[in-house]
Amino acid sequence: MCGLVDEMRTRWRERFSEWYAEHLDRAEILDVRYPVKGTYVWRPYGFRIRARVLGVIRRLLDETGHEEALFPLLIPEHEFAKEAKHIAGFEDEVYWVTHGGLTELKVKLALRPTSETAMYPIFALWIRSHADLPLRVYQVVNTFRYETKHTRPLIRMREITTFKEAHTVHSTSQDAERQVQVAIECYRRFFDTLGVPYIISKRPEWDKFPGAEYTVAFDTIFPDGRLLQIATVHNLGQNFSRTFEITFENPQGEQEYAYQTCYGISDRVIAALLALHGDDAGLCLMPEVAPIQAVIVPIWFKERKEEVDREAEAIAKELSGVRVHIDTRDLRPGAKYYDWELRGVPLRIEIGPRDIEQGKVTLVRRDTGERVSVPRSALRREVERLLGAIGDALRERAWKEMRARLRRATSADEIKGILEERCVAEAFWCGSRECDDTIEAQAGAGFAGMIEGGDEGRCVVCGRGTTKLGIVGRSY
Ligand code: A5A
Ligand code: ZN
Repeated sequence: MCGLVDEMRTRWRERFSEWYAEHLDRAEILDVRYPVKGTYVWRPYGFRIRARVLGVIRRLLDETGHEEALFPLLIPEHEFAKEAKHIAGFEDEVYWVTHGGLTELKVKLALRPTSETAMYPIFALWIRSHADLPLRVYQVVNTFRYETKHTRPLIRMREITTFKEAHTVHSTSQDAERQVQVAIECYRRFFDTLGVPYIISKRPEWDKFPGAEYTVAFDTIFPDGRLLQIATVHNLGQNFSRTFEITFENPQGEQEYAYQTCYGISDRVIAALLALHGDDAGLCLMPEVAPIQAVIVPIWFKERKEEVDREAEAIAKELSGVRVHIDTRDLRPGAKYYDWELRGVPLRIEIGPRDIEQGKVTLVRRDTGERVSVPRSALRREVERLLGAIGDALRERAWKEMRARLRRATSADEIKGILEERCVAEAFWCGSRECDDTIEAQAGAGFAGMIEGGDEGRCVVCGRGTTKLGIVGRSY
């Protein structure tokens, strides 16, 4: 297969949680010492990765008719509390601003945990007729959720710093339904670009987004066998439009309530990007989002330093369009290699006097450690080819591993066994709450989602015929 060195991933696989915490720090992604629980500092290198990831999703959304906007952080209590199910789902998690200076506010203000109730009163003002529809906007903001489960950097944050939420409004339910498919396709392409494998499933009724008709989720599986929800797409039907009076005049001249969808991702996609492509030596960044795609390390010999430096500059110039960095720090080459491996730079270019004499350059892949010596004349072509190959290999490896962690079960006992082996189970499920409760009691985790329309089988609990496959895993 792709020839990736699996022995290099023992610690990554077996002590993943430790690996993760350690590498966010050592690769200078986040500083976790900020003195408010569940909030973290983005360090410059991490921030550059984040900006690249956002570049990918912005491009995909802009290409599919979305427009970026920005709504306020503060939401007045009366708007926030309007939609009964929505508030019921979020009230335990809301931070409230109650004072302005020493004065108690007449109207409490919520720090948005998500922005439906900030946006929709304004949508009601914007939308008059069917000609104003569809409306598709998104924003990238920080949101606040008072999470009570164990907080974890980029995975469960109290201040989510990279919340990309899209909100759409349509004149027919079919159009909203189509938008759900567009959103799913957008996210597929997004995760394919990041090389993050996913399982798409429908959330059970009791686990859908508060106020939604239904929720479709993307999950990935971490090296420790845990599920992580990395994106959700919600069909909101007319629930919010009725509450917020989002109406339009249809072609027949009648007022109708609009149909809505919303979908979102967060810092979790960056967590997945970093977590899934690492090894014992550090991160392995997908070339597409790596702030530095190739690092040039000059190998100096006393009297020929200047010559080597000149050559390094020439190489950097020749590679215009590739994100390169020349490491001129006064350190031994080995120390530099170690640093850039930790930070996940996909390709290393070594250039020394011997390479210059032979008209060659040495290239080293971060993912496999493979080194090749290529003629100077083929440099650009080889660098581009290798960056492509690294992206493909990382994506393929991640998919292969996720598939290996997703295992079919035919009984509750088997599900339990699969979870104990740090994997995720899939099993036929009728979709009922009772059968979910049984699995939860016997295996320690319930069904996270269901995949519809597969082969015919029998529910793993009650034996009823079904075409739904449920997925069961411990989750973050
Ligand atoms: N308005 C819709 C889009 C919404 O809020 N959906 S959501 O509640 O499901 O959140 C969107 C995504 O944010 C989730 O799928 C999950 O990937 C991520 N998310 C939720 N809570 C989070 C938290 N505390 N920390 C990091 N990411 C979180
Ligand atoms: Zn059943």
